[in-house]
Amino acid sequence: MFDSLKEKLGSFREDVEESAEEKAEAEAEADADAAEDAPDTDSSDAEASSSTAHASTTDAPDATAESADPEPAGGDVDPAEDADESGGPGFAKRAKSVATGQTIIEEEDVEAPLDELEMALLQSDVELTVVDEILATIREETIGETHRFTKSTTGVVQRALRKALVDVISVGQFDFDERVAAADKPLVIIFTGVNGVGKTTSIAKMAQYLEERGYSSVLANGDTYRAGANEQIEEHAEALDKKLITHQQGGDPAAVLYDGVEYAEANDVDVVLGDTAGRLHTSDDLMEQLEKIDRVVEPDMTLFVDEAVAGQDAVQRARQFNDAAEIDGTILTKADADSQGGAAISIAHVTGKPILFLGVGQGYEHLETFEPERLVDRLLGLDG
Ligand SMILES: Nc1nc2c(ncn2[C@@H]2O[C@H](COP(=O)(O)OP(=O)(O)OP(=O)(O)O)[C@@H](O)[C@H]2O)c(=O)[nH]1
Ligand SMILES: [Mg+2]
Repeated sequence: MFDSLKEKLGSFREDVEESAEEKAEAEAEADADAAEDAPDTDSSDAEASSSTAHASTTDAPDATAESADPEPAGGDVDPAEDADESGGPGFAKRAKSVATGQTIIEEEDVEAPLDELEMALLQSDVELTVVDEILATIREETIGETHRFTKSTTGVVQRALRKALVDVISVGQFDFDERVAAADKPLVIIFTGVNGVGKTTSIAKMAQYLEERGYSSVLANGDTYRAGANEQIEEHAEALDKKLITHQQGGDPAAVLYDGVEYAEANDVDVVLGDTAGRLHTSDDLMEQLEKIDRVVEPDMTLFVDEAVAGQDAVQRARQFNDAAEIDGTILTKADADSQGGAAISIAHVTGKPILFLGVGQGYEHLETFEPERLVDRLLGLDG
């Protein structure tokens, strides 16, 4: 799942490690050079040179004052000046970094890898504002961080990357099961989204998911628009042994869903799962219809369904559906197909509503609770 993004995140880590390693090597060399110079210049030598200096000053008057004095004195002073330079603050800092085995990540160490990461995220269909947020967090978490040379660079970068991703992905996250448990029954859940993304299939999966947790459900087919919609959902209802409420094609979707709620109330059913026709987020009429459903049925939850493979399009649609009839969360389907992962990373941040489930196949069992940390660990290869 999201293999190419996983690869790109891996190479970002390697890039930072590489540049940190180069830096560490350069510093180690500088330290080695300094260390070579150092013995001539530190305390014992300093004493030696001061004693020679002393000797030369005392000797100077009687000995070869004219010729030898200025020259050898200059010769003695030069190395002493060198010693002052390499023994100055820069040297002290490097010496300390050698002694403690630590170095500091600077902006220049991460800038080039971050540029690469930015490209990679955009190519993976991560939304622009989400990319900015991720990069800002990584900068915040890495630059100025002291770390023990290359070994722990991985740790620092890994932690920063993980935090940056978890932060944007887990926006608005809530526990779906807890919300279902706490809700007054019947709980009404409406599924919206564009054509063919997996709304009806997700409803069927959800009916099974709820049954496994001890909740009864009734399906109500608010897709009165598409020919064959009743027959399709009926197959699922039969396979799952669930009651299905339908009206004729062309009927009012809000009325079907309303009937679903009445049925649930009369029969002590826990959850109403309401399907709707696929609609374009740009079609005003159909979006108005969604608003009407909202008013008439007053759903407890509206779940936006889209497919992971739609990338940026899914992100924009999520935004527009949320504007038209406020969504509570997203089901991202077809995560089993090869997709870029941008939608999974961006939707929560863009809508302020969490992704709650991933569709990971066509079977009823292929509905996976979305766990941001688990996804991020998967992307970073930390899932063992
Ligand atoms: N691989 C895969 N296929 C899926 C998944 N979810 C749905 N599908 C398939 O996607 C196709 C469309 O699914 P539907 O449930 O009919 O989609 P819909 O949104 O109800 O479509 P409309 O009612 O026409 O708008 C079907 O072939 C499903 O089997 C998933 O998570 N993974
Ligand atoms: Mg459908």
